[in-house]
Amino acid sequence: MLSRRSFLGTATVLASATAISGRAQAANIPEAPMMEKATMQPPLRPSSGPDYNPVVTLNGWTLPWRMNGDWKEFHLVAEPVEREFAPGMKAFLWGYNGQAPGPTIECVEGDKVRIFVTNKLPEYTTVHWHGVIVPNGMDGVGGLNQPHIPVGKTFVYEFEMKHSGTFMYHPHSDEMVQMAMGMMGMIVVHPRDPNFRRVDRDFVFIMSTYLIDPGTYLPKVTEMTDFNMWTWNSRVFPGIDPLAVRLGDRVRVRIGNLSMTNHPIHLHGHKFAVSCTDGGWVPEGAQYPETTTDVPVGAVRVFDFNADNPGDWAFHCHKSHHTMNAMGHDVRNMIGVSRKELASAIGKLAPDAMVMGEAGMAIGDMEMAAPNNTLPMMTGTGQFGPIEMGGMFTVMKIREGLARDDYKDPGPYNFPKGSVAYEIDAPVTDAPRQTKPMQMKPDEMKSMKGMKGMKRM
Ligand SMILES: [Cu+2]
Repeated sequence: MLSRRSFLGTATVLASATAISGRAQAANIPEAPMMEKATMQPPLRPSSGPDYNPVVTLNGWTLPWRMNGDWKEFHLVAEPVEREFAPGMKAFLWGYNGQAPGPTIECVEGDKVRIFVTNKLPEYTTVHWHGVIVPNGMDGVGGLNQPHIPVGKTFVYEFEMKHSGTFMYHPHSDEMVQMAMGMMGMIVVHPRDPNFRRVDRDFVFIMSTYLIDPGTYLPKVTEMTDFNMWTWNSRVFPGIDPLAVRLGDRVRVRIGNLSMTNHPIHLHGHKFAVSCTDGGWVPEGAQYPETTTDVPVGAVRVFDFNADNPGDWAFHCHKSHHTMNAMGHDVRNMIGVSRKELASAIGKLAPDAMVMGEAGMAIGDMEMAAPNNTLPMMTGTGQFGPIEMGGMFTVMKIREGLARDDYKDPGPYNFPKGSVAYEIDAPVTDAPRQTKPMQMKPDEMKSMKGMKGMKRM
């Protein structure tokens, strides 16, 4: 739900030192829409200007704007927020307009945009428009391109969106802390030609990572590599929205990465091609088919494909530790090790103790004791049983006949009869094996070409 928090008459304005024209006055600051929900909001269709097919943001929303003359005006408020990662876990983050990540900023190639940024953080900040080609004084690097935005102040960024494409925004001010606290968002600039590579469904999300100790709420901002929350739009499975797609749709997925490592993103059941990066559109002749695309740190990858295969298709990061929630890393590999004696010895001392891991770590429906505000390491249930995933995992649900703006979860896939892998009632038998070492006579060695002379001895 949108709620509106008006800053009229209350905010003090400092126009950017490099504002190019039409400096904004305090009375002219647009309202800053706020978001209370962490669920996907419907696409924001343009009511004026060029036509385009708007994006939907996984577990997010698009920032409403207002027109002021020929300027499109947005208002971002940098502030502390509470973000639910999945039911059962919340984090205290920093973000924009009530959520982290911030809302998606959507506009059209050639738009003149004026973006007000109000700082309600306890320290200064800036906003950098990653990938957008802007005049130097609008680039948002604190100290280099502008003074940092002091606590309680509002700065204005004004520039033209010269190129269509997919970009990001994030602070360039105490960057390590502010990005580790979740401050980031996506920018989508639609082509002015509404038919340029038009798609029917257009999804967008940004990847970030956190280290939040079980039972606590605050990310450890000095962590460099060993994160335990691998998120899409600061959500983890099973809290990430499914991607509802109509069978036959042309689909685009736009992915930004402001985490500290790369993520190979994999879609089942289809092939796709990367059509756009944060540097612009990839020419069609340079595209090639893939099922996984690696999204480097500080980069955007966008892929397009035809949704021609109905079903519930897994869509996830292919680093298996990134489809897990919080877990200990000091677990020894005990596969194949019998610990029966150890178990009975421990059982005498601690009757509740459980020895596990001899056959793997599948835990199915098993409930393990955990502190409050902690998610299970592997979780989620499908129509056939436990899914045992977490982190960067969700499901693309391709169904016949969905309405244009219908993005709600269509429920589990109704498999056609006889189309699911099945068990047969048969005894396990040994496959025939070669029992003697293979021997060859010299004349057989000669005829090895083409393997014709090989005989089992
Ligand atoms: Cu990953």
